[in-house]
Parts: sequence; C-alpha cells; structure tokens
Amino acid sequence: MRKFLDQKALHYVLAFMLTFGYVLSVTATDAKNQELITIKDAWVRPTNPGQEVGAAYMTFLSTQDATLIGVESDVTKSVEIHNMSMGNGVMKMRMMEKLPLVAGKPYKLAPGGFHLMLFDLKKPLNIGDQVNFALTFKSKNKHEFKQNIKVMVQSPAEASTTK
Ligand SMILES: [Cu+2]
Repeated sequence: MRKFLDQKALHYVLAFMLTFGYVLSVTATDAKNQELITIKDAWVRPTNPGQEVGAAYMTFLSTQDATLIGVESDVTKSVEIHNMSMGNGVMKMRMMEKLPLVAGKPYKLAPGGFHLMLFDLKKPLNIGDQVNFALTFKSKNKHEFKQNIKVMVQSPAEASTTK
C-alpha cells in the first residue's frame, strides 16, 4: 500500500511537470502532497520604471479542501494575498491571511480580483524574467506542505492570449 501511494504520487508529479513545464523541487516529505494542488496559467505583471510593487496571477486546482497560508518569492520578502473589489464606485484592495481552496473547484487569481501582491521589489520585473515562488498550503488534516513554481513575467496582453 505504502509503495503504491508513493508511485502514484510520483506519477502525478511527472505528469504535472510534463504538462505545464514547471520545475518542481520536491523533497521526500512533500512528495505525497504534490498531487493535491495543480497550479497553472501563472504569470507575473511587468513593472514600470520606479515601481516597487508588483502582482502575480495563477489558477489553483486542488483535489481536496486545502488552504493557501503563505507565499514566498525570490524578488521580495513581502508577498500578500489580496482581493480587489468595487465598493461605492472605488476599487479596494483587501489583504487576506489565507485563501481557502475547495476540492475540485478552480480558483483563479486574475487582474481585477484575487492576486499575489509583491511589495518592496528588489529589482524591476521585466518581460521574460523568471520569478520563483514557494507556496505554503495546509491540507484538510492540518498537514503543511510547500509547492515551488517558476513563473514568467509576461505582458497582460500576452498572458490573456495564452491563458
Ligand atoms: Cu494588491
């Protein structure tokens, strides 16, 4: 049984890498959780000169109820989960401590809604750059695990045609 589960997990990780071309760094303890969350359509918005705040977008699909509880990146020490919404005709951004994912329901982070906000950028984000993210999730049984993804900086127009 143990062996079967490990092989199944490995199969999912390989299928995921082949399908999306992401490079995952998988540790032994994380391997059995990698199949839980699929991350796709990820892109980072390029910054304008002098702009120290950026945004990243992606779609999560989890095979079971899970929660995104933290995000780290190599371009900043400060990443927040934000939601943007209209209130009294004004766009408002709200910081969220966590993002609950319901099993089987795609959760799309996109311009005008949910996004990952990158503060105090260490460098400008130019089209074609690669940004590394480490996402920390908590599973239904309270087990925490990390998933690493590499995301390209793309123009919004390019991102919308390929996503
Ligand atoms: Cu924001």
